[in-house]
Formats: sequence, structure tokens, C-alpha cells
Amino acid sequence: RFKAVIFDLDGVITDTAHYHYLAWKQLAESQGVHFDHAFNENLKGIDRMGSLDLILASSSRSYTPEEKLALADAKNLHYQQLIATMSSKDLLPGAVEALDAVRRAGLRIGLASVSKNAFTVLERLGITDKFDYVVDAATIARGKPDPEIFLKAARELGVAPADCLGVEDAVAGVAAIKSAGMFALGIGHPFVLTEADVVITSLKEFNLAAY
Ligand code: G16
Ligand code: MG
Repeated sequence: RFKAVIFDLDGVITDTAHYHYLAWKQLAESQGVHFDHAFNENLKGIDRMGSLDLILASSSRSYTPEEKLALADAKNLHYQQLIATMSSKDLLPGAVEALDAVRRAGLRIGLASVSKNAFTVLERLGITDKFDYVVDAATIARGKPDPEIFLKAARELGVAPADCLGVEDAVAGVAAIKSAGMFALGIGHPFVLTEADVVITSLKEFNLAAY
């Protein structure tokens, strides 16, 4: 019944959340801000500057826009060093099988990640050619939960939003899919992803015919 499937990257296809965690933790602690896994959960799907603002909100001092840019750049440099070691071994279980099942079913495949490093990560994973269209995060004005990135993917794929299945692991991402008017498949826990139409634990359970 769907004509396209639009995937999120981080937390769905690969676990870059861990690398974001390491890079943000070092940055936060350099500013005297406590950072743990629970806080990292809030940053999933949130763009770089939005994430930095959430972290610096706990700092005792204030920052100029220039200081914020420098901190965001430092975090990104560290993150890029971490992802440089990625390879196909970093694909989450079931990810390639899910992409290939969608392809066999004759549907279009898109990627909607707000990460400006998404192209690099796809290359490292060796799956760039599995996508018909990858949104360039640099062209997106409003991050998730705004539907902009999912709507852009649908438009570029030539498919109406109502004919799209969106796949997300983050609360903000599921919210973006729902406000785009798409069917939302959540990857994670139903108590967390309450807005999703269906929630599965990982792409290992992906079954296109069931949604
Ligand atoms: C991802 C991550 C976020 C990260 C964002 C921006 O979003 O989940 O934690 O802050 O990308 O990444 P970058 O700093 O590389 O531009 P998504 O949409 O892929 O889940
Ligand atoms: Mg994600």
C-alpha cells in the first residue's frame, strides 16, 4: 500500500548515537556541564546547534554566537574523527535486509537525516547506492520535529506523503513523520515512541507487508 519508505539514519540504520554521545560528553564536560546517556537521549534527531543549546542551558555562563559556533565545530571535528573508523560492521542488524526488501517490493527509498555528516556515514557503511534520494541536511531550515525533512524527501521521490512509510527511533523524528501526514514505524520502545503507528525493536523485525 505504500509507494516509498523514508528512513532515518542514526539509531535506525547505524548506531552513531554512541559517537555523538562521546563527542558531546567531552564538549559538555569541557564547559563544566554534566553529561550522561539520559541527556544524550534528548539529543537524538535534534540538529547540531539545537543540541548545543540544550547542553549549554545547564552551564553557569552565557555564550556569544561566535563561541557557540566554535564549540559546535570542535564537537563536529571530534565526531568526524570517530566516524572515520566506521565500516559495514557498524550496520545495525536487519538494516540491509530491510532496504533490500523495500527495493524488491518496488518502492522508492529515501533518507531523512538532519546530520550534515550523513553522506559520509552512508559511504563508510557502503550503502549509498541503496537510496534513490538522500536529503542534504544543509538545505533544511527546520529540524525534527518539524516535518520539513520528510516532506522534502517525499517531494523529491515524487510520492505523496500519505503514500510514505517513515522509519524513526527518536521521539522528535516520529513527531516529524506524523506531522508530515505519513505512517510512522518506530524503532525502539512503545512507551517512548507513543506517537508511532507501529513500534518494533529493531529492523530485524521489519515486515513491509504488515503495515
Ligand atoms: C542526527 C542525530 C543527532 C545529531 C544530528 C546532527 O539526527 O540523531 O543526535 O545532533 O544528526 O548531526 P551532525 O552534527 O552530524 O550534523 P538524525 O536525523 O539522523 O537522527
Ligand atoms: Mg535517529
